[in-house]
Amino acid sequence: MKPDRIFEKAARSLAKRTSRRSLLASLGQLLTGAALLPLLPIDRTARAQSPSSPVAKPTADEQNCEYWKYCAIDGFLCACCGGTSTSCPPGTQSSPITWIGTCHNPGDGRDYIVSYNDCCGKVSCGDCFCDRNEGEKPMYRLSRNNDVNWCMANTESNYHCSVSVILGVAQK
Ligand code: ABN
Repeated sequence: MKPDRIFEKAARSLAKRTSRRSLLASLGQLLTGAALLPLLPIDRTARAQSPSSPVAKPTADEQNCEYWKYCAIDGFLCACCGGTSTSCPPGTQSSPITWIGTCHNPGDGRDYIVSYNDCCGKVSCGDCFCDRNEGEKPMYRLSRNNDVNWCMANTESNYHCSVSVILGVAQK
């Protein structure tokens, strides 16, 4: 049988089995599903993973609280605690839930979305405390306040330090 004929037969059989209304309903469901996909919570822990290999040496910038990407951080800089600005120190685990900020990079003039994951499983690091919290709201607006131990969902909920991971360029 020719491909045209096969396609025609399949289309006719489908038309017999489905009404226009059910076809429109399925199409609507498909489009709604596709539109909601970007809103689903996504586990971004992979970007702030605990190191499997030796941690790279942190740069001076990464150990400086004024570094642009720390604009909304609240915690000890992991770059001063045996990790870097993006990787947790050995023996700690990154928190799957995080505080998200938007920071301006004066180097390229762009705004970036930054995730501040806490590294968990050891007592507080105690070095390079950095409390910038740009965009934070007072404690009475809990969902807008960064004074939170994001290790709360980890098996080991001790807070050690915080990393800052760039997730992407902020859209204007
Ligand atoms: N997100 C850092 C942190 C940890 C414990 C308590 C307050 C803030």
